[in-house]
Amino acid sequence: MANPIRGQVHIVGSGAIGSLIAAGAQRNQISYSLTPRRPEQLTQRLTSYSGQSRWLSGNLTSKQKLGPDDLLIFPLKAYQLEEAVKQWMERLDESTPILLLQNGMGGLETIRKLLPEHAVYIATTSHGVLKTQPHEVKHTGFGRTIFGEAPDNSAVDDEQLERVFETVSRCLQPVTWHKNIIEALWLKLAVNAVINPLTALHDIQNGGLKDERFAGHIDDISQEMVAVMQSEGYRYSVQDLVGQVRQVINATSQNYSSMHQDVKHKRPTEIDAINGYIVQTAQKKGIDVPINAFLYKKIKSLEAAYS
Ligand code: KPL
Repeated sequence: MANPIRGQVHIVGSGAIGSLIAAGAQRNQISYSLTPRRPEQLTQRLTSYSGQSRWLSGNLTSKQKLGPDDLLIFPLKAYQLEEAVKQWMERLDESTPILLLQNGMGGLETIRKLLPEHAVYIATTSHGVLKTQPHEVKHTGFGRTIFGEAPDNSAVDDEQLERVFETVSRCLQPVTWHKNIIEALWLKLAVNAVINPLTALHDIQNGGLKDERFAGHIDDISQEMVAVMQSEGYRYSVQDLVGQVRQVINATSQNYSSMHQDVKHKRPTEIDAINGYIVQTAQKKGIDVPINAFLYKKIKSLEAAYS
């Protein structure tokens, strides 16, 4: 069996997914730190999918430098990433690996602007996790995680890759390795482009999308996604994408999507990195995506009303 990283896992932000990773690290005796963006947001307790409560002991990291055996994880909202990378880059060794975990697209480009040479690994997860209180998180939907290497990593370090993969496998299981992680991100984008805006606009749990009245929307958004993905070289059928979306709806039916929660708590959403990214890519390719454009505008006007 492969070994995890030898050093410490540093998790930036203590949002829902970051807290789930911390609980996984703790369960597997992997040393970790969880650094909330604001100290009052530090997650202290996680209720697992099976209902067990776990107190998290890793906490605010000191300002020590990270080494090549550590792993820095950014499980952040797309719009928080740039500032976080700027804050942490001074503390990185040139061979400290980075793991990006994010909804939507554009995260790798953000990291590359600041850290062009670092080894970056990318994961995408469909676990449903909810911050129920400032210090409490609940694992509400058992999903899965897909992991891969950024396609533009300059040097291949097989031992590092194995250790990072093993670490993520223990913290965010079950994890599958994907040789083209960007393709996996596109598939996740198709899922988020449907579930996130619809659940936010209709104020429902993910499972609410099983209702017959949403079937047409799910098909139409998937149809637009197929056109955009084909223009990027990914061949999927509408049935493939609808199947993928429905599988996540079923697995996370009790969960409120992250965009639902953002709108409910009047926070900025990730719409730019999700439907906004689709609209932008479609525009560049001359593809019409009216439903995505509509959802994008709707969420933007909701955000404008409370910001
Ligand atoms: O990624 C998610 C999100 O809420 O952002 C899904 C998979 C839709 C789970 O809720």
